[in-house]
Amino acid sequence: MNDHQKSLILSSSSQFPPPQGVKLSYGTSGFRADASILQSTVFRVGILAALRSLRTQSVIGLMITASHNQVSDNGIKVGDPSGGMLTQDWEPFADSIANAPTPQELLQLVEEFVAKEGIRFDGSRPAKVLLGRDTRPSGDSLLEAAKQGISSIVGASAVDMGIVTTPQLHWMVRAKNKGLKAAELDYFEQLSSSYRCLLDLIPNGSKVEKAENKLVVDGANGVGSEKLEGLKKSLDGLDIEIRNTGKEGVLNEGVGADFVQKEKILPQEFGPKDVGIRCASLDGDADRLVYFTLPSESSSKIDLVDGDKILTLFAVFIKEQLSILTEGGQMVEDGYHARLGVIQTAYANGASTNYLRQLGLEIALTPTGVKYLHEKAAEYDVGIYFEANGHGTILFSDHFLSWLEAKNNELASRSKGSEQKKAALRLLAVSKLINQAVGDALSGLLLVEAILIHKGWSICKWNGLYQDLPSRQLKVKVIDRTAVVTENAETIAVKPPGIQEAINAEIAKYPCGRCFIRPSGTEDVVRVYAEASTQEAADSLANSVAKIADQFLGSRSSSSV
Ligand code: G16
Repeated sequence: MNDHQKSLILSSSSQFPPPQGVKLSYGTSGFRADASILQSTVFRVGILAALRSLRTQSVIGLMITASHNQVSDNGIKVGDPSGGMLTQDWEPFADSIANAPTPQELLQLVEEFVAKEGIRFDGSRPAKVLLGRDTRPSGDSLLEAAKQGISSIVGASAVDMGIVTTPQLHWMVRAKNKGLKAAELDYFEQLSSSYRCLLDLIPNGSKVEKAENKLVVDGANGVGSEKLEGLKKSLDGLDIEIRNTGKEGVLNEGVGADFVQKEKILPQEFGPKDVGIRCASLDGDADRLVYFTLPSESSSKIDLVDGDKILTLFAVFIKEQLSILTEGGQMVEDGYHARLGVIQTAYANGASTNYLRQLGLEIALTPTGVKYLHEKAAEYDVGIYFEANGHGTILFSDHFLSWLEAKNNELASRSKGSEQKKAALRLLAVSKLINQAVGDALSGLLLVEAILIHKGWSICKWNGLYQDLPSRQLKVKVIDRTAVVTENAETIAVKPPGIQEAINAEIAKYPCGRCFIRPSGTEDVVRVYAEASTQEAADSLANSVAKIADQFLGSRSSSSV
């Protein structure tokens, strides 16, 4: 680093002093906090993104969002060249620069890291960062801070993609680095054309009842509603009504996928008129999707069709297509067997895991956070990952896609095999429709809709694949959530000492009881998840364990869902 570069970092960072007395960390999905304390963090992540671009010689993404959090929060996360999350190797650097108290200490950390990573400032390929933000009012000024951080690295450029969903930005980064068209219209075109392709391949006679055609979407008063409007224009025959578009309500307040999944009641703007209608909820930045339906006018309690059920629907469909393609799973002449895996977290309802096991699927468990699930899913030819909260996607390996293309060409030259050819074409269409960079509510929604039409299933038929075990989630505000340390994909708390034994003693009181605690990586809380044979038992187990968390960790205030 030359002197000009060093003085540029020193002078620009002096305009963004870090907040006093706050320790920030790159959590489940980047930095998140009250927006008022984030200027310095966002500025510094701008520097990191430009360095990452130099290191990888690729375009990097920066998304300003706090997704499902309340509107006064905001956050920032980095998208790597593949479009996926920032490599975990760089997270400690993100933590250290976010917390460096002075410009001099920040510069020293940057210099050390640049030397360690062998980052070159020779100007051969200047850094390039794509920036996006959600609809939060704090987004504009944080975007400016990010731009300042990026331009503290000599030659680096920031390209503002405007207000986009988080998955759109990840998709754009991936497309740019593959040399493909990466504008929003290209995203819409890819999604709508692959959706239409799946509809063209629907077997004769698979049609849902006319009344079943309507889909009502809760846009969480966020960016997803506007983008779904845009996407709708290029979709024929899908009757979508969008509510909670943000014109009146507040982002994520009484609306959105997180609210619907946790509370299991109707979001605002939904009511008795919606009985029996297929409904879906997006979250604040449209990377999560859940479905629901209202069974009766007399209550606002919904039948939730969560991320586990979406995973199951996708797994059933993909398995079926693979089976057609490989003639019932028999060894085909080229001897290739695609490895299909499904990835869940400890939050997955036990009934879903049992069902997937009965289907004969290979199941892996990871800690919470798309960064972990995505990494695991990439180990398979087809890896389907979903969190119960509706965050997930399907990954196809390059090797599998090449095999599929070759198979498709080979089948084209044969007279028999049209069913196999259709299966190959369907899988290719799914690989284009479903976001390969990150979980994406819009592409997930189109795939759900296409599969339901393909199978002629109503939402009730889909929801009836298995029955969820009753569950309850609570948040506990404790003095220091980092005092909780977990192992075994967050199923066991190893710290503070003795807490797991106390939890186990509670679980033992409930038939089919299961319960765990973990520190949130996006909110300042400890989360409690409990499952049991009845709703009362699940509620009671969750409440007892929340009290244990209070006792061991010290309560800041009462717990709430
Ligand atoms: C983010 C992550 C998800 C995670 C969720 C909650 O979602 O991307 O993988 O499940 O946070 O995380 P935690 O329980 O650690 O707070 P989003 O939609 O908020 O970006």
